[in-house]
Amino acid sequence: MFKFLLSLFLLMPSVGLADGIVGKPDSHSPIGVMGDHTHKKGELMFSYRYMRMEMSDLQDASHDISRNDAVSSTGSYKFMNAPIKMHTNMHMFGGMYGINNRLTGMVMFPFINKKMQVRQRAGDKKRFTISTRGLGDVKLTGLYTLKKNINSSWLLNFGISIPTGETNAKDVMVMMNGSHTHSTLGYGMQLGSGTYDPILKIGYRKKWNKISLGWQTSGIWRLYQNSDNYHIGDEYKGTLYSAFVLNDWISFSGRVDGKWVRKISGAHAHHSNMLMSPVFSKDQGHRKVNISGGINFIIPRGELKGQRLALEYNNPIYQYYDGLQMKSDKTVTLGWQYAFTFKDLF
Ligand SMILES: [Cu+2]
Repeated sequence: MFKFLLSLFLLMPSVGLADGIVGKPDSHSPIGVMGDHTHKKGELMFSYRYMRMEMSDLQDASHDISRNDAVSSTGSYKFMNAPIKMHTNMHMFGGMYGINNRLTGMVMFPFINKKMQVRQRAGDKKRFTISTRGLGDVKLTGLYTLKKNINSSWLLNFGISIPTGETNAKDVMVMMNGSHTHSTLGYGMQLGSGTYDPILKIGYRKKWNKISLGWQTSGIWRLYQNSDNYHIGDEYKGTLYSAFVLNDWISFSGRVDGKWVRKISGAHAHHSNMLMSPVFSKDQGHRKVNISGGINFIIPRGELKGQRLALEYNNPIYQYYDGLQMKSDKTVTLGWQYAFTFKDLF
């Protein structure tokens, strides 16, 4: 996939371009990047992103671990069950509003659906599926232009993650003896952090005629324990991306991103000792590096002028886990964005 995109980057002929009022296709970052731009005073933007993240198999530190090793009663883990695969579907609705020419307000509502398939150690190694769905943590942030030139900008994104996501989501678990109990799911299946978490991000973008370049560094801090007696790890992220404009409606992008998530402290008040599984372990810290390829479209004219559609495909190239965890596979992000002013509507 990446090779394919790279060859597109290199082989596509260049086409002349005029920067119209709707902007260039690359004037928004790859769709997997958020909080990369501001709006003019009075300008509104709505966005929708569909993200699908897939995980499968197990890893500890940098070693692959088989499910048999994870559940073996003579092995070093001795878990009662082990996850086979998991996926998260997220529908993210976003709104932006230009408060003035330097400050834009932004809100994000994630609707999350997680599904995990688990295999038991005992008996006939039965499989069962657990799932959660609901609103995740709503993020309320401001984007402030620190410095802006004709072709470059420095942006500060600051705000808070509001604990609207469930931290005590439950589903039916199959126990060692085959009985079914409705119990609190593992940390990775919960929908929120349970705490008000400050967010800080700094970003820089530079544009030339056909090429743009940007980076972002961000952190989200979990400062205290939630009402379920645990405290999920702080997260630090960085990303570097570049986009190439093909014509007035298409651009291609390439991106590298890294993420460091720290371990969980405390312990979930509703986890019982019966649920010995990697997903109940507090060792949920990890470090990952991914590469992505993407394509952004903007409709340059006509009735749908200014509507944006974008796709990004993200694949891990490095993963390190603090303890036994499920590995990340691909992530696909599909998005729609539309900016307008009230005057445009009436
Ligand atoms: Cu926007």
